[in-house]
Amino acid sequence: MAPPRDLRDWIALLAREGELVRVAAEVDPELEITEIVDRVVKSGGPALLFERPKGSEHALLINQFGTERRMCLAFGVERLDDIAAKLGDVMEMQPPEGLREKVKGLLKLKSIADSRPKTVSKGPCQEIVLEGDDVDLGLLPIQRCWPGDPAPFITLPAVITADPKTGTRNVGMYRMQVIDRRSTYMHWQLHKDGRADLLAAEDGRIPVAVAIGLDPVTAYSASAPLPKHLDELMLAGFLRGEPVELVRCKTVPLEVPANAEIVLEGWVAKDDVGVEGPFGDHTGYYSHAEPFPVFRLSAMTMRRGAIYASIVVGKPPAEDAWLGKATERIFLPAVRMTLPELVDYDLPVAGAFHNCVLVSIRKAYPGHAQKVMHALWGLGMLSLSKSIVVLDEHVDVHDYEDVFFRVTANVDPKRDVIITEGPLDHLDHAPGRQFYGGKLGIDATHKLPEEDARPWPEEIVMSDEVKALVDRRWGEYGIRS
Ligand SMILES: [Mn+2]
Repeated sequence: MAPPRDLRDWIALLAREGELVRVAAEVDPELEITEIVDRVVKSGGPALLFERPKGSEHALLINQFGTERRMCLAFGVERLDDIAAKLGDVMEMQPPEGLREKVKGLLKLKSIADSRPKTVSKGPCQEIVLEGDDVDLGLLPIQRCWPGDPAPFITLPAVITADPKTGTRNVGMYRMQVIDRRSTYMHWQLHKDGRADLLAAEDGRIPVAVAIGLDPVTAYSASAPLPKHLDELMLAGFLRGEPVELVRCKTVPLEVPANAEIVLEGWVAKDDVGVEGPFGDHTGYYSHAEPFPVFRLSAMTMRRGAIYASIVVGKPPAEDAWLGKATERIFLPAVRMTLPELVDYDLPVAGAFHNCVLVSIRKAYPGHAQKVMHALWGLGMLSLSKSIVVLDEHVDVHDYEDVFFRVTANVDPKRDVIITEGPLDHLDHAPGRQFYGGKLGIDATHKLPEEDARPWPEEIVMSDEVKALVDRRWGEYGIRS
């Protein structure tokens, strides 16, 4: 099944699948929606379309990503690992040997080339164009999410910039605190690509376009931690199986997805900065107020009857859990490019993604677990991981009970725990200094003879014969369940 073409196609699919509730009652985007969504997310409930957000003519969609099933529906797959398989296929391309291999290789390359976004002359996102004094963020049902938030925040935007030197597009998901009708802050954290684009601007400012209300795969792609030189819209095109269509913006030299419900156009300048936050964030705490650049709008364009898309983050689990899980699954083949010995990994939702990585490896030599820890601490956004647990290949890293068993049973804290230092997530409130602090590595693998003097004991496992026997005879025992 092909992924949905735009937000409305997606809403129709959710409704057909029994995954959507339309809320007809008037509901306040100021805190009330958060409390409703928090309850629904934590009970695994449906996506919600608030048809009458208080103070706005626009409906608000939320919790579109809140379960594994909806995430799979969004991508048109049975399991999230199926997406990884598609990408892994491309990444593991070897130099072709025979003619048949060559043809297969060319087809794969073509599928990448065909994923590049394409420009079209007009799109629904510009059915309504507001410029100058007509621009008014107050038209949108933007949520104030938590009691300590100083203002409403746009939480599910695809923020589009271009590298001033190379022109390479970047799409990122950065929260945007509303300042007034025509400006917001732009929360470009230290390690983010959008910030790098601004810093590279010789004249001190860059154009910015923000797309809200996209098809779910393109919205997801904005959150994907791709290397700087890769265009997230190309990933979206590859995952959708058809290119993202773009239209030229009205007032800035950028392009935006034609199918967006709402587009904000404007500029960000290095010397135009204010104090943003605090904000109730995915860490479960309010991130401190800090200086961030201001985004000044030059235009706001919309589809007729535009639907505003939102998300609430907070103490995990929140709706972003499955955005993170999708990234974990989709990026597994990419991580394996650097670490072929990696069997699987898991970033527990309760670990807010950067706090903990569980990884299983095919251990082959003494110190292998430590090698893998250091490799992960040097790899893309995984470099910000605060703690890493390394397990043997037969351990299911998604079975936290079993992981806990290994960590307690196999670890000599004196021998198997590494404490080192490195860069930390911008939002991590625990270290004494922001951005930099301690890292914890735990080697929970079986130890090899070279790693310690005592022989490692054999693990208890029942023989396959006896298991098969008991399976066969189960009915005879008269044991219910
Ligand atoms: Mn990027």
